[in-house]
Amino acid sequence: LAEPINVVVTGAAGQIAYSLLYQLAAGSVFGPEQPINLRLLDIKPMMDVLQGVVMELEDLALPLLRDVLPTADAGVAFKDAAAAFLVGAMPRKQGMERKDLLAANVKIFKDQGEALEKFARKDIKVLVVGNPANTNALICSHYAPSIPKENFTAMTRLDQNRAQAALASRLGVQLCSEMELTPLVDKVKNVIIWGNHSSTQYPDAAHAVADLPGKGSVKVSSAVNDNAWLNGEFLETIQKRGAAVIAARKMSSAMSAAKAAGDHMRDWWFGTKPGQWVSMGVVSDGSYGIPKDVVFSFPVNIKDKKFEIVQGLEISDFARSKLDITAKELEEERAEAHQIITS
Ligand code: NAX
Repeated sequence: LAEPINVVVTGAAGQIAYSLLYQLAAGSVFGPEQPINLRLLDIKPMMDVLQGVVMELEDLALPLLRDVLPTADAGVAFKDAAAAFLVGAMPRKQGMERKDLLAANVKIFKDQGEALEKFARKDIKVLVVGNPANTNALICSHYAPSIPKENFTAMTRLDQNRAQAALASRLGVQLCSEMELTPLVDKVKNVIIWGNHSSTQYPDAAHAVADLPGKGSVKVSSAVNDNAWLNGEFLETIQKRGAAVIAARKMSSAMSAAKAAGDHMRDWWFGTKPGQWVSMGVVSDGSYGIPKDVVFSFPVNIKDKKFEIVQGLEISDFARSKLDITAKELEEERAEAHQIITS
């Protein structure tokens, strides 16, 4: 077995962490050969709750899990960290404006960026889950200048998983029912989430393919053959899925969010499969005419723990208009964050 690595989870007493921690301890993210030390960060008032989480982690009796450290001190949590899931954030409360939410989170992610700068490994992989995830990741990276900006990403994998599941379900109804086959969600690949993890995101099935029994690899858009659905109901369902889960569960997505965070980090760690890409919020390099220096979700290929934005995809006029809307929102968030920092 390898030497243990330090893995940080912030918001460790919260509901996403509760599902995520098991995946980490069980080896489903960093692999069955990689022991881990968990560093659990939350705010002081949550320390008793966090102690209960620590007890449960002990009781898992999982051999890959070594040292578990609960703390309210970011400096302690990030010491020599090799990977971090920044899940903890200030939630939006009733009557709170986006600006208020951003102000609270700018402070959190500035402090955590500074702690990362001082204490973490320079090759740390940081995944920001806490909302507004894209802009939080940008702020965090800004305050950790000695860590490459490619090491900061924001999670749109839950949106990708939702889109993939919705397409598989639609294809299953259309194509598999006569063959009495259950549609397999993993047969759908290369659906893209562009932009912000917010309702302006653009779930794009134009480049998605599906391996269908007896039919081989087919373009999802041809198989669905219904542009009105792809550009209408499908898109809106994915954009509003988070709100739909809250309306039903009275709490936000947690199990699926934790699974997506694990998927994101595992692909970053081990790479993507040949011919498959995944969506991640990364600092824009200007690809596809997106303004630089916003954290924008792009399709990426990953090899040797490094991602590359997939180039050369055809962007239709419809897609262009959607990309511009979500890019504009991210520029506005960045301007608001800048104003908060400088005021
Ligand atoms: P919970 O409210 O259950 O847990 C959040 C935890 O973070 C709490 O224990 C809280 O004490 C802690 N926390 C607050 N400030 C902190 C700080 N400065 N340092 C460390 N910990 C701190 O929320 P949960 O459902 O787990 O969601 C966490 C975040 O994920 C939220 O911001 C939520 O909006 C975001 N989400 C992001 C998603 C994405 O796809 N990017 C999807 C799911 C989720 O909505």
